[in-house]
Amino acid sequence: MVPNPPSAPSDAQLDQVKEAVRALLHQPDYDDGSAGPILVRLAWHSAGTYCATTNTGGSNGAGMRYEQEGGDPANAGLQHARAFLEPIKKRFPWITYADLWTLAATVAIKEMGGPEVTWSGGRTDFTDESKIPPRGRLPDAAQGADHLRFIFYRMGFNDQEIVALSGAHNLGRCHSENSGFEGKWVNQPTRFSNQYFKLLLVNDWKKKKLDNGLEQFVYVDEEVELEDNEEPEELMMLPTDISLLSDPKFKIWVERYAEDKDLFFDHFSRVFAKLLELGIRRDASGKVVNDENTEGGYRS
Ligand code: DDH
Repeated sequence: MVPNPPSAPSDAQLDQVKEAVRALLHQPDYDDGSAGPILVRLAWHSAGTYCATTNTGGSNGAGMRYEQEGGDPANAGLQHARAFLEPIKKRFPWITYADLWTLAATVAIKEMGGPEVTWSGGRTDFTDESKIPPRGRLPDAAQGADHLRFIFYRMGFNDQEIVALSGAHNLGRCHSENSGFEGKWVNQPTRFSNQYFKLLLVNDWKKKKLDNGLEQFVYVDEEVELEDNEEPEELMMLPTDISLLSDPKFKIWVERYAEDKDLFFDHFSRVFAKLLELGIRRDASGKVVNDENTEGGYRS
């Protein structure tokens, strides 16, 4: 017999989960000292498989727990994010993975100095691989503006939203062992800001071929005074990031977000909330309409 689903968690229960996420963000031995950036990427990749035409993919299901999605080379490295959150799932078993992954990203964004992102719960977890979308739906960083439109229009985003979402590259870094690319976009990669857009515009980005054959763009600040033996700090941009400069419709938004941090925060918070809802069907009261082969979800 299928047990009745539990009733929706109270605000106090959700606050406990958020507090637990806050408590794990500080990770002195990991990357730049924070789990925040990779938690944001986990939520984005969980949702970014969405296809509006077929209404498949999206943030429901937490399909990355299965090899078919978790083992996709596009998701390399995200096992660290899932491992960071596993103790919280153990402590609060009533929350689904799909809800935990998306909620954790909103907590991380806020804690890193970013905007409040509206989040609603009720996602369910797949109980098998039948609903996992095909691989290849996430963006390829080696490509340009046409590819960005192809990928993000499929999810239902417009040009302004594509640029706002790309501002998440204020956070974190590339790791050669994950994507083949290397380095961070901004000097303070655990602080949410509009610095990514400013740097895109002001720096003279030079193409650099990596040993693995991939090309990225780099900038070295020659003005910075260095201690003896200190290497100059190189910042990077992916080819997809640079395409936001070369495409006039994207560039307008890069310029606006570079000069107006509040506007960027406002647009980012809306578009990230929209991203987290991709693939989620809710009834008029906001309750998720669940699919077969999933578990979790709440009684109204
Ligand atoms: Fe991204 N991203 N991303 N990204 N992303 C990488 C890292 C991070 C692309 C490629 C890469 C978004 C859009 C794009 C974050 C958030 C978001 C890496 C490096 C690559 C490559 C991974 C690694 O080596 O570990 C491309 C291409 C796009 C695009 O086409 C627009 C979006 C929309 C978001 C979002 O969150 C809204 C974050 C955060 C990271 C840093 C992760 C980390 O471990 O640090």
